[in-house]
Amino acid sequence: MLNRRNFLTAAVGVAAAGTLAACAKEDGGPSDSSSGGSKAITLGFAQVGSESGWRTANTDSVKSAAKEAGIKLQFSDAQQKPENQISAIRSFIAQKVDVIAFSPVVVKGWDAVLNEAKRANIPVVLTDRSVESDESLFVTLVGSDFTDEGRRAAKILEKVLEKAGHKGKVKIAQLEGTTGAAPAIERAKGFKEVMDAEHKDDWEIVASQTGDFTRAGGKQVMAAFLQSNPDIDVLFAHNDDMGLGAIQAIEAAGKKPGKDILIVTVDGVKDGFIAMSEGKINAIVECNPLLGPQLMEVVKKVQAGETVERWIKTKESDFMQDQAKDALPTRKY
Ligand code: GZL
Repeated sequence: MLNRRNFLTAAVGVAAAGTLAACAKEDGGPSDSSSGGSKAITLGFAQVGSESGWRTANTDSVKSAAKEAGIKLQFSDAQQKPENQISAIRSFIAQKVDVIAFSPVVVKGWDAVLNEAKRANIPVVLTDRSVESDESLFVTLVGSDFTDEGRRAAKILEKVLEKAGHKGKVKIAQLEGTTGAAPAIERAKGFKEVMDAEHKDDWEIVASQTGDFTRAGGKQVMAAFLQSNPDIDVLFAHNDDMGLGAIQAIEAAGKKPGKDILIVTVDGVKDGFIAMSEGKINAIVECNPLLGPQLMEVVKKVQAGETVERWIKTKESDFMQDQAKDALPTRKY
């Protein structure tokens, strides 16, 4: 996975990819509208699925930005199955698209199909999630720093606990994202970094399990958590949707979400902000899904054989409960 440390070593990848893109044009590959060529760029995009409000907003952003940019989009929905993404990438290769982009469901298992794209001289752009692969196999990652989101979640939890007047030990339940997915791995890692450094003696994760980034998963797992840990003080959910599902389980157990159990989530979708304005979520760490315009800009540069930054990060903020009402009217997703 990309991190600051390997930023420089990956520079080679950019040159290779730039060459790849140039080859695509030299071997009679389709020219693109941005270089005055007659044919529009064709982009093959393999999406994770439609598991959350975040994903829906991300898909809408990619589709509308492609239309805006005059880029022909071949879109596939993998229904959260990596094997479906691999098949989609193979079909994009067979169709000889100009560029392939995808948001890998999980970090492992991509080297073979990415090597096939490389051999076909088709550059690959990662969006949203990264992979544990040979970094010369993709040109760039357009997406957030999930480890930092985990750190931010722990830091904003400190403010939530202070505001709630919580004293002493803190028993935390964690709803993890999809097992093996970069945001799940890295958000947990970032949160634990802060815990280990600053809360070794007072915070404890008493339960942690995947809810697969879905509301149903969050509700089911939270209900089980409450059975075995009735004295949970805090829920850290790796996305709003699992947090919203957990709220249903907390209320079914006769407890008040946002009061009896303090809740911090990641994403910042509209339903998350509504729950926060109702006092049921205490803080949200934003993870911006509106990556479409940045992706299309990168696609045009890569197709034109230009080199691009190895990691194009999205800008995002954090929100406490008392900011929710004012922020809601201007939320874009
Ligand atoms: C994060 C993205 C995650 C969101 C979830 O960039 O991959 O996947 O946090 C979504 O809502 O399911």
